[in-house]
Amino acid sequence: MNELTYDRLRRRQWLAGEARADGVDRRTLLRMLAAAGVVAAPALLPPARAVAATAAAAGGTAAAAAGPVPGIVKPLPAEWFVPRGTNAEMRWDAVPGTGLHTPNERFFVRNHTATPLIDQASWRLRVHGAGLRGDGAEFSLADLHRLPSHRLSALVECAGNGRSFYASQQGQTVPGTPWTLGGIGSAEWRGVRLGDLLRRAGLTHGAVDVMPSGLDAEYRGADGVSLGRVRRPLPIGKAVDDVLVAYAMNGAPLPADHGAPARLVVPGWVGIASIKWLGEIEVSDQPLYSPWNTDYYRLFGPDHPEGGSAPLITQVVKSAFELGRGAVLAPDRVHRLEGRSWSGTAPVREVEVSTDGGQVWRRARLHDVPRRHGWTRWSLDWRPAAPGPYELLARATDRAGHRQPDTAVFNREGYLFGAVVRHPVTVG
Ligand SMILES: Nc1nc2c(c(=O)[nH]1)N[C@H]1C(S)=C(S)[C@@H](COP(=O)(O)O)O[C@H]1N2
Ligand SMILES: [Mo]
Repeated sequence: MNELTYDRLRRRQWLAGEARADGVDRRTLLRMLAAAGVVAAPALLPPARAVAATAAAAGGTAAAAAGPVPGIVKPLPAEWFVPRGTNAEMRWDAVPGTGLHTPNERFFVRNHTATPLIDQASWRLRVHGAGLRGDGAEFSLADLHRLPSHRLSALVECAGNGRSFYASQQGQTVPGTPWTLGGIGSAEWRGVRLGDLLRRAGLTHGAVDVMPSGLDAEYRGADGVSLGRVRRPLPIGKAVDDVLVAYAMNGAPLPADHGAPARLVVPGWVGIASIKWLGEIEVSDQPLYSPWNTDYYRLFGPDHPEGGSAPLITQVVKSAFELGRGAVLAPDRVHRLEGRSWSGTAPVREVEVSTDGGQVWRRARLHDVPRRHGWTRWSLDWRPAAPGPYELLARATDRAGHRQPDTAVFNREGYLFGAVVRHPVTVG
């Protein structure tokens, strides 16, 4: 079942009183149902809650000054990170030579509130709910370490990665953290398969949705109203497919900022699915909603269904140069332009680069065997004809046939900016 079909089914179930949506505004759900044609459009319903201000409060302040970010524990050297509200963006000019996996100390951080410091000895992961036989189970970190362990090389990328280009390339104002392209990182995660964990906890065929929630502070919207713990339901099919409960990252225990003692890693999906600081996982026999698959992480706007798209799932195709924006390159020599491309759907098939603002495209040389859930490194040698300003462009196509377009379709929150990014450099 695809996500759209699944979403429609859930909406009908909600209407029939068969779904739960704790903490979700009733009006939001009515609006969704109206959009799906399940109920008549309620003419007097106000538009979606003002997530704009909420998102801005959570990290849209874009402090230009370097320095610590409140709530992030690890050091954030200015040569590696750009602080953005409660978040830290990875700088692409610091990427060269870092390898396929992003070192933990350089990995971007996206926090709704603040990194909690959790006592690992007393920590327990509680798995419960009506989709399980009996009372469920509790796992200590030692329990997780005793279960069969698996490695997973996967990207974690924020759905808002690239958001600032809606404004800078398309003149469209969107709220929220103004990421350039550094809201992403790649790591080798190690942990227990979520499917294994759920089966040990007594998974039944009646399970429908799995709701992991974090132990960080409850998230408050702009109106000061708590939306509860950061949480987002996953359909059982994905949960038992390739999701990992990770306790290690690149061979080290999971760092505090990245979810210690354990987090989910949901390959290919928007970063919000990869809940950090896991505290509990509810396995439900009915569909679940949270603010993170209703008000947030859907596409709203004139080009999207009224009431919003289905919840965002997979990341779009993107490419980045391992260069600063506005980098200065020496004249009269050959430059090896390096970069990376990735897609949430399929391995990268091809990368084309233009050094003249998009008139002539050349194929880049791929340096990795493209694989799903990872990025593919590439390069192209370029000898600039003359000093002056240039615009570099990189455009990837994945094996499912998705090629990066010239413009991204606007959506109110500025998610999924997948268009070709124009990268200015100066030769001279
Ligand atoms: N509990 C919890 N999990 C969370 C978040 C959060 O704020 N709290 N942020 C989410 C978002 S929006 C993203 S993009 C990723 C970022 O993971 P990272 O900080 O390890 O890079 O974590 C996700 N998991
Ligand atoms: Mo995110």
